[in-house]
Amino acid sequence: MDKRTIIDKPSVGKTESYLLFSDLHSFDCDIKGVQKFLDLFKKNVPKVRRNIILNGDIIDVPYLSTHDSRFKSLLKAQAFEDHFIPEMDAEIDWYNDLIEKLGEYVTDYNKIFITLGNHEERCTRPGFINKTPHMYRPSFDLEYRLHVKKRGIPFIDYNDYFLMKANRSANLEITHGTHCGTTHLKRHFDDVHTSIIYGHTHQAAMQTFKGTPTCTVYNNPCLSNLDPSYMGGRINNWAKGASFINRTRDHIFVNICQMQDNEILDQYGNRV
Ligand SMILES: [Mn+2]
Repeated sequence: MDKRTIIDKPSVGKTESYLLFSDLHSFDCDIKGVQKFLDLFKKNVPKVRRNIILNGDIIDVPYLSTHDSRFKSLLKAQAFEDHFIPEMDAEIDWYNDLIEKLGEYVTDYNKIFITLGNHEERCTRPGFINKTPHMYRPSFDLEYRLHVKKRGIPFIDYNDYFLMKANRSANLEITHGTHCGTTHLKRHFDDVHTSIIYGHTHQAAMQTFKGTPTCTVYNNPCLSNLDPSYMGGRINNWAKGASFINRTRDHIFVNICQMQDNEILDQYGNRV
């Protein structure tokens, strides 16, 4: 909790670009939308300057949710081999396929950054893992199953932060996010007192806060179905999109983009 992993500054005179996705939710993912963002990134940024951040809730893990009515009884029945493990395997395959696909857009897997969201964190909750026999535990170890060490992927747990430092802009913290409701921008700012980008709420938002230099809080939208079955058709304020982060040694600039009618719009509503 609250651990920080620094992402190195670009070398003098260079700009680094990061495409940040969050809340893809595996089988609810808008994969065509992901492709659109990758195409745009490829068109605008040379490969050596490209980085990709997967900022949590990339998979959904619904079968380990305590809200799932069957979860407790299936856990009690130790339904690992015929339920939990096959469900997990399907999502892990999806996640590994995604990483492989993204690998084509960067020069090395160490340019793909992974943070865990609250959905992935379900795999590590004591209520589940303490009741999981030792022999089955590796199946739910995301760091192991995504080959993070072998691939050299920078990887952080839920509620930890990647940190980009800048000489003149406020530093930018990157995390999946924890707060919802109407005051999440302020509450995420209060956690770090600097600029921050998070997902979690599936909303597109931005607000500046007092500081020297001024701090900006960015809420990255989701890139998954806006009307998933678990919402039961209820109205929401979600948005689809992803963010581009450009940084030099001095400055960090974040552009939250949204999808409208399958087109990518920047934060001014221009088609990009
Ligand atoms: Mn979340």
